[in-house]
Amino acid sequence: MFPTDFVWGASTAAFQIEGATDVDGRGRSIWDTFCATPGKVLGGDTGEPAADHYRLFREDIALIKELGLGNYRFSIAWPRVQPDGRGPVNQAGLDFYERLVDNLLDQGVRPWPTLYHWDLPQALENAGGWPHRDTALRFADYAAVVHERLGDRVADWSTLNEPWVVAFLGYASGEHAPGRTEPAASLAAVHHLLLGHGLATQVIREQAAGNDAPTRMGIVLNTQTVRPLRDTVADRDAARRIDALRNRIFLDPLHHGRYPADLLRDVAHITDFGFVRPGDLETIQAPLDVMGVNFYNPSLVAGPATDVPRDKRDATGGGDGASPWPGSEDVQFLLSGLPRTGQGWEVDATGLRDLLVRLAADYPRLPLYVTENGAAYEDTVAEDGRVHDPERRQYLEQHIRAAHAALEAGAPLKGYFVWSLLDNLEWAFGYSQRFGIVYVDRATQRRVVKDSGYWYGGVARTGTVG
Ligand code: IFM
Repeated sequence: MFPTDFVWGASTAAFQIEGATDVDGRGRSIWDTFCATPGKVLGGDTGEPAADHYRLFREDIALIKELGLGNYRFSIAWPRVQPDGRGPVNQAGLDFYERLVDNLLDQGVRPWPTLYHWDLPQALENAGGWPHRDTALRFADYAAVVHERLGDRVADWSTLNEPWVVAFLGYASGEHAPGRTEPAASLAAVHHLLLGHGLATQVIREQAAGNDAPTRMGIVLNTQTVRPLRDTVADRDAARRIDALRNRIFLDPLHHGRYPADLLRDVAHITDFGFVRPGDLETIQAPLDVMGVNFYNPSLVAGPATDVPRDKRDATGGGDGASPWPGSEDVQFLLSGLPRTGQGWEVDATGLRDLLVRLAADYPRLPLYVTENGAAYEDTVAEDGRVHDPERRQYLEQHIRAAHAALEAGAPLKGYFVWSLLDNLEWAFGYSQRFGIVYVDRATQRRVVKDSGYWYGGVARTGTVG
């Protein structure tokens, strides 16, 4: 049984569900450009029509309510609010999010907006993107604009979603927009994302102090449980490197105001971190009220391994099993032989329990929320008109039980959000992956609650995994 005040919700992100990329003055984002570049996104899929949520949001909120979920995590599209990422505010874009928030509140659903879930205005990328310091300052301006409009009604703010993905898949491996493969730039991006987070947190807190509204600030990280294959020096060192690059590169500046010394050594041949200016780390260390944790699967790694067979290498974790991240070039990502989701990700809920317990131990007292967790499988509407998805239900059940185990072990876990409310655009995988607890018919936009959605609604209503 979960505590009665445990938060249950569902998550989405603007570019993945909204569609309407060309209406009401929205500017172009790096994902519009990336989708339009041949070969970047599977099937040539684009942000149109996605789940047409811009038009159907009321219907979607009604579904959230019907399922008994009291919380909805969504993201705000920067290019709707500031089409060029700076300067004039597009009121029509802000109006949309105001309608969304008001409708959520009318239905008794608490809004949890994220200010940045990867859709950087293209104009800012043209000026250098996240590796360029000015982007952090522009992000804080944008955060101030959004908070000014919605701060009287929204208490729970996240600045960034998964800055690891933004920096390393966007600027190092190039699998994500803007598709750059510049290792040094990816590390500068990490710092400017964190700086943007700190500046946005500061400005929102200042504004909130003026209007007396309750405000809780957080950031969402896709922190990872990283396990070495064997208890050898090489494999333990591989795990240490990936832990530094995946977890501590964000957690240490946020919590301790410094980058990890071992990370700085690992990437010294790429950059000297000269982009860190006096005062930056104090800004980044601005106190957090909550931390969001997105978890899908743990990583199993080994050192430079001539003796790891090719079929044990995890092609979903980094190309041919080799890491694409700067400073970990020799690390091998491996498969442990567990069942996999439709997308090929291994299912191992013990990774979630271990992660939450570790975060609670290393960064104590900070309330934790699982802000994303879920799985993609090939869903179809059956003859009875329903979507039977026993594997997703099982995945969710195992992970919710693991979250409960972490809670019992003392982790200050306060809530769980499933990824995702709706089937949506899974970035470079296009529409090929269905993560929703609600099926979306791409041709008609009809929504069908999947069996896992009804099951999850029962968990949310009772606080018990039945
Ligand atoms: O779809 C993404 C989401 O945008 C960020 N976290 C991981 C999800 C599944 O890949």
